[in-house]
Amino acid sequence: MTTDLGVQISHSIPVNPDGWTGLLDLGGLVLPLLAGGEPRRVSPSEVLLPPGAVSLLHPFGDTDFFRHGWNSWSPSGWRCLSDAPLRIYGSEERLLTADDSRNDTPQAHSGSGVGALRSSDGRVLILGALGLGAPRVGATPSTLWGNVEVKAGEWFLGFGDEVAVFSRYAQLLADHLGSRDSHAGRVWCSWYSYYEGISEAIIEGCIDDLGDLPFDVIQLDDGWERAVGDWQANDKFAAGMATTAQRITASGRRAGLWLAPFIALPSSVFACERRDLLIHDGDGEPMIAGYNWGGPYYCLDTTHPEVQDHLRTVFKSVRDWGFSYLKLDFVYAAALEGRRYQQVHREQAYREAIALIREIMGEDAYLLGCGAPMLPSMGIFDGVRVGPDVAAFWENAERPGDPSGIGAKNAFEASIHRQWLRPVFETDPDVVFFRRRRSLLDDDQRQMLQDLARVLGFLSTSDPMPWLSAEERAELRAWLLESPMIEPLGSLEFRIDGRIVDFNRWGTGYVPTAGTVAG
Ligand code: 9PG
Repeated sequence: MTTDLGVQISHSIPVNPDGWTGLLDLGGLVLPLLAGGEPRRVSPSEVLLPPGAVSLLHPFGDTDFFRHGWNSWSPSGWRCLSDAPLRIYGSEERLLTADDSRNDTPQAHSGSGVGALRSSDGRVLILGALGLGAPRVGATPSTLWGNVEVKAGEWFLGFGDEVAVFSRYAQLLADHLGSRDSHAGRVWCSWYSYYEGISEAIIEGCIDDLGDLPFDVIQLDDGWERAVGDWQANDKFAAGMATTAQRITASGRRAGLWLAPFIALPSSVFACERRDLLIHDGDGEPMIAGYNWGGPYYCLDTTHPEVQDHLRTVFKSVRDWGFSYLKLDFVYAAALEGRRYQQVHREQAYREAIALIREIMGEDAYLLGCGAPMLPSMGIFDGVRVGPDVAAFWENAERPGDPSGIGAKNAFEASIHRQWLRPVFETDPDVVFFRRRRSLLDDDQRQMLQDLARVLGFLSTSDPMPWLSAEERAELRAWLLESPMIEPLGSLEFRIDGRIVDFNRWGTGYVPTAGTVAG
């Protein structure tokens, strides 16, 4: 179409013909804009736009676009518009599990919730949603657009210094969707050493081996439950989960537990006996909500009163066992599109489901979301994992098209590009390794992960003490005890206790284009 400003807009841009069209001045940057109504000025370089579709023309041409992923594991970072979009390639299964597959744009640069463009002088134009409804932001060399599945909240549009505009957006998100300020403290998590191989005896050994190391939480990960979907202790925890929780508590720490409360494997008792309580697809079959553990899994219909009763039973047990730190995983599944008992937008259904868990567990419980959609989690989760799984290796070279694949490189790139979310909830970049044994990471990479955790403000490791040398154990102790002074020098550059840490050197996939100023 051609606007009354005489500018050609590509047909791929959502346009609201009943809305407001005009020229908007953002700190001297004049932008032709189409929006659902008149912009509301917040400052000379910031406006709020009404809910619904938004599009504007920008003068930056082929520049860098900030792409933000939907859930914890989704790719986030900067990519040049003339490069291939940052997304998951080559696997529908991975896309369904680790991003908002419904709104994926294989040929175009787009992301969830927020997007941004870099101008030739290094300043950044940001468009970010302040509500749910699965907001999407995308760009071409001449346009920046925002769209939603249902109108739910305003948009923030701002232009300025990169760190300042993201920080302003985070502040507005906290104002609109809520924020929490609980601290997880220092966490030991069983996943990145024992994986599903945990048992009562192994955890007991770990507690003993941790000795007086200053951990605040010992968190059991996947491997304790009868099945994904059946949240009772399996035979490896024959004395029951309360026994392990008491052992952790007796060591002076908070007991933490992993659950994936909204999903169920097809072989679980829950899925077999209560198919009627699962989200269904258009054919009336249980909807496949993702793939892991060697196959597909389903999702509980959290809008169904009987599922809500089931969640009350599960979480009341968990609380009674003595766990008050929960890593709630694969939770995005409750925010997928499907047939539910109640007609409510998928992100709203998700938000109500996690709000129910918060209500059952109480305000004092620490709730860490994993595989969690970012915006719908705000104000309810205390912490959220902000990248894909780390691993004791840098990169899985067999899956080059999958930036959500496990490995330190992908975990780093996504997490560092979500550091700006810290005012909303604690940002968990996943565990850090101190061990050299059973690891392919070199010392530089280990140190980078340790710095990443410092900068994101969330400290966790899975290293069992017997796997560490005396020197590594001393490093771990020092890292747990310090409270470093961290000064941001740029979006990817920090001064940590006087030491300059420049994450740009880790090849984040972001290559500054000619004329841009880094830092
Ligand atoms: C336990 C693990 C650990 C881990 C979680 C999560 O995209 N995926 O297919 C995908 C699968 C598994 C996964 C993450 C992503 O791991 O992140 O910390 O708790 O579950 O099973």
